[in-house]
Amino acid sequence: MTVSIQPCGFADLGRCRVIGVVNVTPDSFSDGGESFDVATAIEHGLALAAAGADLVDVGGESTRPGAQRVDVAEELRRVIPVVGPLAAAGVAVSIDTMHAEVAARAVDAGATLVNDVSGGLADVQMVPFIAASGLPFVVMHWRGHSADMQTRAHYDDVVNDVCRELADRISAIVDAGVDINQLIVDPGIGFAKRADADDNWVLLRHLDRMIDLGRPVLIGASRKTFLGRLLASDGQPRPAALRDHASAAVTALVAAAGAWAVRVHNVAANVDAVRVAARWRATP
Ligand code: PMM
Repeated sequence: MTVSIQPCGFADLGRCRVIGVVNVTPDSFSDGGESFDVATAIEHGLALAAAGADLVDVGGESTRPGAQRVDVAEELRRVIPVVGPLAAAGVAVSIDTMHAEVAARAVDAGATLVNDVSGGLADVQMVPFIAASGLPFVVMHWRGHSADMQTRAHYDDVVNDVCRELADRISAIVDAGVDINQLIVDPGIGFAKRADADDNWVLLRHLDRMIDLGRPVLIGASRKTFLGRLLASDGQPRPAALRDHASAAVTALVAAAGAWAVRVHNVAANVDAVRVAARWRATP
């Protein structure tokens, strides 16, 4: 078995972890509206856990390109009634938020990992909260809010630039008092990345460079637009709900390359993909 670096609190399972997505939003690109009411969202989270998700990531703010911000009160109203019952049912819950107050309330309700697509940049209270809580924290590569992030998608060399910016974030967060063992990094597939330069593909293909940062790597490629574009027919992108086979193929490749976790919509397909990858990695 290949021994890999784990964030604090996580055992080495000898395979990539699968994180199931529960978006409690009316407008996420891939499943917006599907889990918008509390009962449906809880049921969906339980189903993802039963299908083999190692963690269930609950989010109340869509981050698709062009999305508008959600205020703290509305985000709390969406996510807290979902996090509590899932955690009480024994599901390992992560909270997908850029708001420190939402993270703190979700942790009180039982969440055990904080996933911040802004890597602590959107809310100055986030990093101090993470330092005080001691919890694992996902630092995603981020160049600004979804409303206009695509205007910031300029790179000299996307792999160098993303790795350097993530390394800078790790340093800044550690300088602010967070233990480095709390940190997980994520290249932010689809976030301020250029379609015409194949940035998402280039980052995935060079995952080894991200792994060289020395922290566990999380990949969120599931159902994203670059896959819809790859699978297009007659010039029309494949709809999000029909991108699961391709998503599982990406999972197998990144898990074989050493990703720590994948954040996905179709848990069952991706659990099989990580099992294939684990067997692949374990074979001399
Ligand atoms: N992508 C989305 C939301 N949260 N979190 C991390 N760490 N990485 C991602 O790539 C990521 C994320 C957007 O996808 P969704 O609308 O399907 O949730």
